[in-house]
Amino acid sequence: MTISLSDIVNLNEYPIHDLNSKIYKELTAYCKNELDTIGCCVLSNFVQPNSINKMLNEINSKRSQVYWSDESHNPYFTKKDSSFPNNHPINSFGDRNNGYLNGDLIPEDSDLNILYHREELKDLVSNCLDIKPLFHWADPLAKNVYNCMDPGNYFPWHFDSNEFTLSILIQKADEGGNFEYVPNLRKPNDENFEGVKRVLDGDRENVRVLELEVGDLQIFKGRYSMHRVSKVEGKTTRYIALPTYTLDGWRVNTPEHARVVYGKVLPIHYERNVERADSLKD
Ligand SMILES: O=C(O)CCC(=O)C(=O)O
Ligand SMILES: [Fe+2]
Repeated sequence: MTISLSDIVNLNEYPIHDLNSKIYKELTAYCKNELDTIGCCVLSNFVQPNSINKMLNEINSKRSQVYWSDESHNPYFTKKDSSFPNNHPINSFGDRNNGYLNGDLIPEDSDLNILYHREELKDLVSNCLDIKPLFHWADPLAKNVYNCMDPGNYFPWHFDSNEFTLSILIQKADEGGNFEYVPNLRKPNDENFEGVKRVLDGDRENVRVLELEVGDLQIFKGRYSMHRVSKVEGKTTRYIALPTYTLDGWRVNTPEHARVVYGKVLPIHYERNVERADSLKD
């Protein structure tokens, strides 16, 4: 059975196939303004409820293949560095517990993969960010995953290695499991360690909290906006899909990052382990 875009996306509200329509232009202008001012945008009820159910069934049927980790890491997923003081962000480690159903385990014909590979979605993200060209992340593990957080799990402050991430909430926690972020905390060639340290020390001044609902689509700049997921409370596991985009269609995670977060290192992680063009950590 062929799956059409309208089976997955609420095209009535979000006609992402109709790039010349007035509503498309209004939508992308709205998103661009949100991304410029508050570093992210949320499109409510973007994914059809039936498609969300299929994604949830997919996760449940593959739960035994989820890579669960219980690790400690700094915001950059790098190692401790004794050339920096102990209280420097590079030496500030937080405990993370979560699981990923990695990208290489999600079938080609999954609704999530079909959506991710549709040009309409990439065009939407590209138009909302006003960035061209934009690439699917070349990292086979990280490019498009389900993040799984059981009750009690917490995902500490960090920056992503890829520039832009979408998130689609598949199952909401009873409580907690909120996405928190600080818009544009660092930028290319400027780590802003002082600002990062203030947030790690508990300063909430620029922290924004998003309570997403199932089916919502969020676009955020994870390489520049430090973010975390607050502790999941209650009895229900939080599941969220994370399709990703980059400015560079070649680069992948470092071997260290792949091992710590996704549980394995592939040859491509060694082959493409080069300095970042933006000089930012990881
Ligand atoms: O689960 C989320 O909302 C975000 C997870 C995240 O930041 C990540 O996987 O890098
Ligand atoms: Fe992240």
